[in-house]
Amino acid sequence: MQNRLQKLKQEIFDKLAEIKHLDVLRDLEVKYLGRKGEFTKILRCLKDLTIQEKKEIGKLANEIKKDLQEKFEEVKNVITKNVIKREKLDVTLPGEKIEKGHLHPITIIQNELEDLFISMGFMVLDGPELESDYYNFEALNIPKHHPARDMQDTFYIDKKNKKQEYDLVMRTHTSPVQVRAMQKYGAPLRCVVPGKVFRNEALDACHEHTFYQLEGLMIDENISISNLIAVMKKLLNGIFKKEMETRVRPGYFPFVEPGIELDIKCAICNGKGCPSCKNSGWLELFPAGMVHPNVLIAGNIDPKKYSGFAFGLGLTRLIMMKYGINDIRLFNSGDLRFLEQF
Ligand code: FA5
Repeated sequence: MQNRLQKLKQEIFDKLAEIKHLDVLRDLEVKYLGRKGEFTKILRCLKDLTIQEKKEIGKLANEIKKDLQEKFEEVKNVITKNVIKREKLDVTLPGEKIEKGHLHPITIIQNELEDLFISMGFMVLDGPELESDYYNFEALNIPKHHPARDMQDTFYIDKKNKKQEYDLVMRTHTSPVQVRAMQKYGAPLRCVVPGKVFRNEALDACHEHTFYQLEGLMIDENISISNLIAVMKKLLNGIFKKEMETRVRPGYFPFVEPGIELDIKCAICNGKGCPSCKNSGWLELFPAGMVHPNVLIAGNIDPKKYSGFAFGLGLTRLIMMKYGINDIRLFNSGDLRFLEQF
């Protein structure tokens, strides 16, 4: 029995000398010192010995067990130290790439335009996307049943505004903020209003149900259409960083008098005609005009003293032209292959 114990001790010590991994060490500990381990099995046989033998061999067995436990502990500490040494931070290793998002192309251009207009003394304003029928249409000289409403069919909400006077609609344009701004700030006034607008549209390469506009409004004494054209040119040069071919034609909107439409030559097909410009070679970008006196009155501004111009830039379409994007539906598609190009 003494020999068996000594032999086993030596066997375990030999194995421990070769161990490099903690999990192998743990397996070895279970194999020899565990409840069903080989060393434990020998100890169980002690019960069959005489009292004298039990005394002597029991003492030896306890000493060997203590030695083994100490040896296991020692080997464990050495392996742990080595592991820590090996795992030391290597600052020369290449780092893991952290994926970063970036601004949507519409936000990029919107920010650029805001900076441009701020530099010309304009305020940047915001307005509700869920708008009352009053501000979206009536205050803009588009009474109920006016045929101009057909041009901007929207999504009607089955609720009325706070005072329960008007229906609520998803705003079809940023123009309602014209009257809101006049009522809040009075004249003189210079502001731009970038924002999301909604229309019940048949969708195609240049028509979305949800798109962005940028409204511009300038009211002061002696404002004329030449101020409007100067600002429009400044805006186009600021965005395209080059002279764009444009054309101006008369346009009708009940809230301006006179009204104009500024088109730019389609940058996708260079005027030849393509689905993005409905094969016309031109893209309607920029309706504008002199603010109608009825709208000034709705905004509590005296039309005899003040005049002003307003425009409603199709921001999403402008960005299509700037980047040569041939389908407006890509903007809301969430397709990363598209978005990662900006
Ligand atoms: C308006 O929304 C007027 N509020 C603009 C205005 C403001 C006129 C101030 C006069 C004074 P219009 O419906 O044409 O106008 O829309 C303005 C621009 O939005 C268009 O020229 C076009 O560039 C863009 N647009 C219109 N419908 C869509 C659509 N479904 N998808 C993408 N862009 C559109």
